[in-house]
Amino acid sequence: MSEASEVQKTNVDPAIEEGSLSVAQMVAVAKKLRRHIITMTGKAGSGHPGGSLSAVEIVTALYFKVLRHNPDDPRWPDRDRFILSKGHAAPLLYAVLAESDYFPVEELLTLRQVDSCLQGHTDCRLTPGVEMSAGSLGQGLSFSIGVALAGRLNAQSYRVYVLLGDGESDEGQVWEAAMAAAHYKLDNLVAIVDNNGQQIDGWNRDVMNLDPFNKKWQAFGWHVIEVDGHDLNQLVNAFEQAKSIKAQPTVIIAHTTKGKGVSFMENNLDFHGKAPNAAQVEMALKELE
Ligand SMILES: Cc1ncc(C[n+]2csc(CCOP(=O)(O)OP(=O)(O)O)c2C)c(N)n1
Ligand SMILES: [Mg+2]
Repeated sequence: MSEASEVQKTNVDPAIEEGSLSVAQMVAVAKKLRRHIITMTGKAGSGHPGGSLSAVEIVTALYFKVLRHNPDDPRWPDRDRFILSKGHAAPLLYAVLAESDYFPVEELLTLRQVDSCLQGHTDCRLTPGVEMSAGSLGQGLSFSIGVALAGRLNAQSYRVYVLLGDGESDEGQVWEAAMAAAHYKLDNLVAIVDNNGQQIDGWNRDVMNLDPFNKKWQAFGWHVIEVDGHDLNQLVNAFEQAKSIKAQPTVIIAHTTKGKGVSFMENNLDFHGKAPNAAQVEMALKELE
C-alpha cells in the first residue's frame, strides 16, 4: 500500500483530518501520476496523454484531500462520486485509482490490452472505482445531475464531482445540463472544467470560441470559481468554498496546460491522442524524476 493511500483511507471519516496529505506530499503524488500516464500510454502505444497530464492536480486534490471514499468498498453508498466526463483521459483516472489502492499499480501496464480491466475509454463494468462509462463527450454532467438528484431524494450526504474538458463544452448537452443543475439548485454538485485551451485538433479559440466562459456559467445560474489548475492550494480551497455554497451548483474553471509536466508535450497538439514512443518515454520520465 502506498503512503498516500494509507492516509486517504482515513478520509472515510471526514472528522479525521490529521491523516490528510500535506501539499508537499500531494505534489509528490502528482508526479507519480504523471509518470504512470507516460509509462502506461507508452507501453500501450496509444492513448491520450495530453488531457490526462493537464488534470493531474485536479484529481490529486480530489482523491487525496477532498473525496470521502473507500477503495476497499468502491460501491460504498455514501461515497462522494467522482465522474470523469472526458473519458479519453482514462489514463489519468486509472493512475489515481491505482495510487489510491483500488487495484494494483502493476495493472496500469495492461492499458488497452484485450481482456484488461483498463480499456482506452472508461468502462464502469470493468474497473473498480469508475462511476460512469465514458468516451462520447458531453454526457457526464447530465449523468452527474441524476446522481446528485438521487442523493437528495434519498437524503444522502454525498457530493458529486464531475470533470469536463473545455473542448467538450462545445457540446449542446453540457448547456442543457448546466441549465437543469441550476434549476434544481444542486448544491451537492461541483463541475470542474479542465480549461487547457485545446481540443483534438486545435485551440478552442479557433475551433469554437467559448469566451466569455465564466460569464456563460454565471448566466446559467452557477457559482463560478477560477483557479490555477496546477496549484493544489487553490484547488483545495476552491473545493472547500464550494461546500459552503447553497442552492446553486458550483463550477471550478481550472486553468491548465495540456501536456503539463513534460516540456515537449506541453501545448503540443500531437499528444492529444498519441502516445510517446520509447525514446520520448525515456525523456519524459527523466524530466519527471
Ligand atoms: C461526442 C464526441 N465527439 C467527438 C469526440 C472525439 N474527441 C475525443 S477527445 C476530443 C477533444 C476534447 O477536447 P477537450 O474536452 O478539451 O479535452 P482535453 O483537451 O482535456 O483532452 C474530441 C473531439 C468524442 N470523443 N465524443
Ligand atoms: Mg481541452
